[in-house]
Amino acid sequence: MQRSTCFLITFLSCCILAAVGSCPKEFANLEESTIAHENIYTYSSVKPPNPTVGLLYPRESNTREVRSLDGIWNLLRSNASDPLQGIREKWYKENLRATNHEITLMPVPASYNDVTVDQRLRDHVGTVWYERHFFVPSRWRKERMRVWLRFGSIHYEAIVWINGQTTMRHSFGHLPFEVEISSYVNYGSENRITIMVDNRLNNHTIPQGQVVKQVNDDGFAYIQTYTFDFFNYAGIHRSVHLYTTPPTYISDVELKTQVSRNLIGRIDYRLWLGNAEVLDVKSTHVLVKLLDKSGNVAAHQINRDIRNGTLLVPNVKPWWPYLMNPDPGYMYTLEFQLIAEGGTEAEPNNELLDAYRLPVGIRNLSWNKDGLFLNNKPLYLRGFGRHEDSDIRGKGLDNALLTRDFSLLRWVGANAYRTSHYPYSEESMQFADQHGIMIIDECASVNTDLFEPELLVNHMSYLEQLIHRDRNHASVIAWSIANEPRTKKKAAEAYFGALANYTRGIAQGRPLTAASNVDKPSECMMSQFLDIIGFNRYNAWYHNAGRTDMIVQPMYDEAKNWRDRYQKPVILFEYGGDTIEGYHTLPAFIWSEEYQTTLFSKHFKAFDRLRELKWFIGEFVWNFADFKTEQAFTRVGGNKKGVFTRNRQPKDAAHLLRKRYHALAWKLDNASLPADLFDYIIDWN
Ligand code: BDP
Repeated sequence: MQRSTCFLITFLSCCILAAVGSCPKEFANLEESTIAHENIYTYSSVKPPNPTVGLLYPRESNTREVRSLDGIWNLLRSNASDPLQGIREKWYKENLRATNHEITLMPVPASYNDVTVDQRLRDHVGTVWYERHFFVPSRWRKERMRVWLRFGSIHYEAIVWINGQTTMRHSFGHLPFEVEISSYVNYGSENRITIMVDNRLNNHTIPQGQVVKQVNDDGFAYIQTYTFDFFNYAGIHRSVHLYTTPPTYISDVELKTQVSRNLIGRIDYRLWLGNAEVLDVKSTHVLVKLLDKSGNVAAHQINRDIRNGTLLVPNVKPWWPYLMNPDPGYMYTLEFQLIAEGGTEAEPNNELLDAYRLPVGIRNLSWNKDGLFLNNKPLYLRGFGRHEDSDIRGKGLDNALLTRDFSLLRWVGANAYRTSHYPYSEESMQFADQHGIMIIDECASVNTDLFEPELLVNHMSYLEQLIHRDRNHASVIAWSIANEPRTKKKAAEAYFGALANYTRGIAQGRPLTAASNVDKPSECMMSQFLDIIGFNRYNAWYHNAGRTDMIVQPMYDEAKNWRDRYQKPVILFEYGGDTIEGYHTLPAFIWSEEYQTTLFSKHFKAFDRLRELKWFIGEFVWNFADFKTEQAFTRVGGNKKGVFTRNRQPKDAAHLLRKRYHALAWKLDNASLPADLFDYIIDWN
């Protein structure tokens, strides 16, 4: 949403609330401090976060077991006016049923908000408690296995107890976390896991929000306010795994890949080991094997350096994006075996300490002031901004939905999307690798408004955890450090200077980008620090609503202004208009299917003029599918800018976009067109 619109809505809400005598203080202060007394910090005292180690995606191997804890859990909603009641009353000490509060059965993974018909749960602000039981075989102790508990993501803050003992705490939604629980579990019997989940956002969370207390018909209510345009779903959003590792184990893997012109692939790897102190380094080695898609060994090596190595791959099959090559998304499997040597030279008796396999796509990525290049070919990105969002599940991981979404992405001919406005599931990143869909990987900083050191600490840590999680994915081609922060503010300059400086140091060979929405490029205090300029613009929607004759020239001029100002490659990250499925008007009228189609087509004209200038490297529609937002008079059942409906069926514009995206692939990369792209009309000859 445009900054001015947001501000207007905030301002109007405040006026209305003030008129009824209840303008939330926090709000009033916010406006005052942001407008009148903007604090400017130097951030020199902000310490970068400690690097994350671990969190390998749980995979079975000859030395590891994985069990899913997904399923139906118990859920207890705390009183919204007393979020810490459960801590005070020690609800983690016994089964939640013993509290005598009402228990709801809740699927995991899923957001808890839309599963039941209870409005209090849908709109809950504060804490909820989850609980389930699980069994740990006594064999795991006999075999001296370490037991780990791993969460794909919980929104927003989680405290985890095993059998009543605190094991860990994690903030930030959309990112994984784990803890070793070997010493907390009862082997050969049942165990209990209890989690307190807090969905409250404040000025130092990523993203920001404010909880305000407002008078209502029953006295008062706590309300979570935020300016971002999607529903603040909460709960255990992704899978929960119990997995084992051997006592000495591979705890982390970092990969960097390259392809030379004569098709020699190169994988530089780094390994971290847990409990490595016990190893006799002189008699330990790593056996590394690269398997192709058919399981044949494409390269292998025995490395006596158990922490670093390089594997060369003759005649490599590089990873290519969808429609840039007939075999896109080519993934190898890379296998590491940590081996302790025993016995004698004549009679060796080696022991396999640990084995871990992970998929790897081998490719080059580079950029300069004019473009972004994959395997030395210039990229033109055609894609979407998206959301993890669906009916009933909210932001909960759903493999059927994921499969459908990737099927639609390929149908429509897209080759990229931005994970607007937070990191998407690890499973979706694996899909992107396999399908050759390029990812602009965005952290959860949306509409940041107050720039302060405490926020920067969290923002850095968020990016560090995101980059650590996704660095080994071939599909990731850039990191997006923010969406529409209020970068007209002077305070944004030092903040983003410090953030970009830090992030560039850990960027793992990817450029930095972000989505700006200031009206004039010269006013943006952030973009100077980026490698790729990104902007959002809603011509004929938030700007000149109803005027599809005011798109081509303004779009062309604005992109050119960004280029002139920063001399970097430029991407349009968002354009579009809300469209009610099945609402038709001739001539086109705002909110109709015809209007969305016309609006797109006019943009295509501008993009084609811009493409000739080379530095314009991508067009992203807002949005892939309709999605839920908070309740507001500007949204009819959510944001309807989807090209697909919320249940993933095409609007008219999807068919037009499909023609555009496939035609681009045909024109730029010689891809063949799908046989059903154009319907038969007449024999033109
Ligand atoms: C953009 C925001 C996006 C919104 C969109 C809209 O980046 O999150 O959903 O506006 O208003 O400015 O549709």
